[in-house]
Amino acid sequence: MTLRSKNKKSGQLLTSHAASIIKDANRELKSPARRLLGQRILSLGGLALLSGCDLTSEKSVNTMLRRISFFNDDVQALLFDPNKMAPTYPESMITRPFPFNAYYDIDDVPEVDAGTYRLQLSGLVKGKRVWTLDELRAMPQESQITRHICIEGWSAIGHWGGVRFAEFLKRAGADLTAKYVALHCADNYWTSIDMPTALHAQTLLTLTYDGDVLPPKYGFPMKLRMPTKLGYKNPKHIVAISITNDYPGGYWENQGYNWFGGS
Ligand SMILES: Nc1nc2c(c(=O)[nH]1)N[C@H]1C(S)=C(S)[C@@H](COP(=O)(O)O)O[C@H]1N2
Ligand SMILES: [Mo]
Repeated sequence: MTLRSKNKKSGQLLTSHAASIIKDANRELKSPARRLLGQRILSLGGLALLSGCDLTSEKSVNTMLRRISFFNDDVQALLFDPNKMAPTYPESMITRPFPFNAYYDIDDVPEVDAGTYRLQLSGLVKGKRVWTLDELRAMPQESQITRHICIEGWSAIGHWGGVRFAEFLKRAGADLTAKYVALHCADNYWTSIDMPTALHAQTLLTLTYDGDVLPPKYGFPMKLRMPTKLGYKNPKHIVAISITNDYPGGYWENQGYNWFGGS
């Protein structure tokens, strides 16, 4: 694949090759970003998605390299701006059908019973520790049309609805000064996020997809939707949440994916 674009300043035609870009990226990267690049996202499209750059000019290639070389948890946490919103989109741009993804096939999606479902809270929480689906549905609901970016090299725009996670954490009496929120799922998947991300205005305790009850494949009965985070940080089928100061890791994070996982 060859990238061609006009350099505005010199008017010169620039040509660069994907292979050399990836070589440069590898040279610039520190682990774990380099490990991640080697393992999962060798495609240029994946790199472009991950960095949010369109790669139409040398400048945007450089921006991409710079962004990827910042794939370091501390730097990313510092760069995270709690007031910066991820882009939102019109209904006409929703990807249909929205892709399914998990560490298993669609036939193995867990079945969670709505009637017996209880969301368990543990750790640094002073208030209510067990929530039913009806109680979550009775809280103020919001919706968002945002882009989900998967590290495997695809992205899709979807429509999710539910309760602002910050509102839920406040009502539940969670310690909002704690470092981490860990999310445990019915399929034994888990991930964890930093408190500023948990409190971000677009972080949604999600109960619906496209106006209907969240279907099993997209995480029934509840998923956490964060447009500021990559796909693997958006856990489906959440059954337990813990508030903690001890680093909880995650299913993919423990296999070398970047913990901060910002999009
Ligand atoms: N419980 C659970 N949540 C999960 C996963 C999983 O395997 N199990 N996969 C993650 C990944 S890598 C992606 S890209 C998204 C896919 O969500 P979707 O099926 O709604 O597209 O779910 C994320 N959350
Ligand atoms: Mo993903």
